[in-house]
Amino acid sequence: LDFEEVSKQSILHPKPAGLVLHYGTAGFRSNSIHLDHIMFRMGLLAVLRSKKTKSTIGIMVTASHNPEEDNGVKLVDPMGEMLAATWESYATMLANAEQEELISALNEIIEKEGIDKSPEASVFVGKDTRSSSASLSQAVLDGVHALGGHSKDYGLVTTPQLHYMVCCKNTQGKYGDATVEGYYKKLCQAFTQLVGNASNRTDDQKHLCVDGANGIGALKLREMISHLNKGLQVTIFNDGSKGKLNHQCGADFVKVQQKTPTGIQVNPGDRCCSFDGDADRIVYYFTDSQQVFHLLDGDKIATLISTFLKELLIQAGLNLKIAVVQTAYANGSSTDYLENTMNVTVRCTKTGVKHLHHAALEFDVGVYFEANGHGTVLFSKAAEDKIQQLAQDSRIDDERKRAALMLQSTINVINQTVGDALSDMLLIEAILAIKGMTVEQWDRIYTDLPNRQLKVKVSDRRVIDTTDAERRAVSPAGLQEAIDQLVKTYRKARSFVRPSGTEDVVRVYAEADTQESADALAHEVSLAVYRLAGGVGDEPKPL
Ligand code: G16
Repeated sequence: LDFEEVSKQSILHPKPAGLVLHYGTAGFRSNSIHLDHIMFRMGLLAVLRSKKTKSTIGIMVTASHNPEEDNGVKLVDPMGEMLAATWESYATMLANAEQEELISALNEIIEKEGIDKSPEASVFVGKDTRSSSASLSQAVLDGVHALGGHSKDYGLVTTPQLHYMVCCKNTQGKYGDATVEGYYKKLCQAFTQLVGNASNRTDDQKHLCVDGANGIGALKLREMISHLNKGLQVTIFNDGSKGKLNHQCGADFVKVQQKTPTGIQVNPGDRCCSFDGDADRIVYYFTDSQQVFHLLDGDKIATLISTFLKELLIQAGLNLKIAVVQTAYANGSSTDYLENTMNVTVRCTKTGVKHLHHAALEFDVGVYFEANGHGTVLFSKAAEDKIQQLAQDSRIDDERKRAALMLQSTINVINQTVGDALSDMLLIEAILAIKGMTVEQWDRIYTDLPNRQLKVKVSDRRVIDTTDAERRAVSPAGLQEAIDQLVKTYRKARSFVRPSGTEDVVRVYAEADTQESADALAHEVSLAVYRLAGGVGDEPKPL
């Protein structure tokens, strides 16, 4: 390892003295002007991680749902999952080391992890469409090369596409071809097989309006369409040709504001979906004949997918344990429906797909979704083997065979490495087609409790510490008691607060029996946060 080269190069990617950044929910995220040194150093870290795991590691330059002026970095571990939690602290240490401490910080990681310096290191790099992403991904590559690593630059890709490439590479192609073309072929072939089980669909039924958030998802969806054999008719809005990334559009805007994005022209009943800025989240929605907006968020998606899979497992006669993993943001009605009507196991974890993914691994079939539309399905190796065997068994009856084949196609259409808007969209479209279900019917499976999400600015959001999968605040003193008192004054109410790991805010969630109550509770809890956790700026105003 040529530390002299690292020192020389790192001077070209200087750390602003005194700047401290923390590894957040999905890596580092901040205004892009603060990130050049972070990118270079994550390139260095990825080389060490690659040597440690003797595998290819991924680095995605993106700030996902954040505004255009932000950027960030997500690190991808060998099987396409998020960077192991134990390495997050190394990432923070490296990111915050002053210039002259950099080499000793690297040495510390090498020593603690007992890293053998001899294996070749390989890093895959991708970026989103932000204007800062080009120079920042160059900084990543500089870091990789400074420490003698090999790189492959995939250029503009969605985050889940990069996760997929890493997994393909490290499974020697068993998961698929490590090319964008290979990704489209695998997913689209599986989609075509799945919708082969649907009765003839009209053009209307095949039609979907997609809000691309003016980001990478729109570009990649356009590329993918040609592989779909007209199985889906897509109209893309907010494709980046004029609007600003994530501005008044995209999955986060639609979920939080509970309204249609700007830049999309739709008729009542049209099936619509929105991606986020790096296309790892998706939410569906429609407007009814009374112009009322209906959101089908990650919870509704999890319900649709898990119901479909449970039915197929029963039809196939497979005794596999299926579970749904959610976070505290999951609507109370969804949890109730899953547990009490569908009788599936439900787990609740902290926010961040890394936590949900981990929990989902404990089951044969683990469906995980955050309410914000970030999620996927994981099949254990044993479950995949059983499905595979059954699909090839010539002695079983047609119904079992058909179910086994559909399960097999579902495995292939889903991106098991991470939540993926393109892949989730294909699976949802296939399920609706097979079930002959409209978006209105899907929406009626259960009724969401009215809810509201707000953000509060405080001087240091780290003063808020939580427990019980973020459902209770343990600090600052008095905050949880205040929330408990407020919740008691409403019916069917629930509320929690937590510091965001992607934005400099505290998030507040509230649900109750009516929208007015949910709004009032969210506002009152915001005031409690403002007063007890060091609010800055104006006091939160009622909605
Ligand atoms: C990231 C994470 C998600 C998380 C979201 C919001 O999403 O991958 O798991 O739900 O941030 O996190 P927080 O509430 O901590 O800000 P994305 O799509 O922005 O990468």
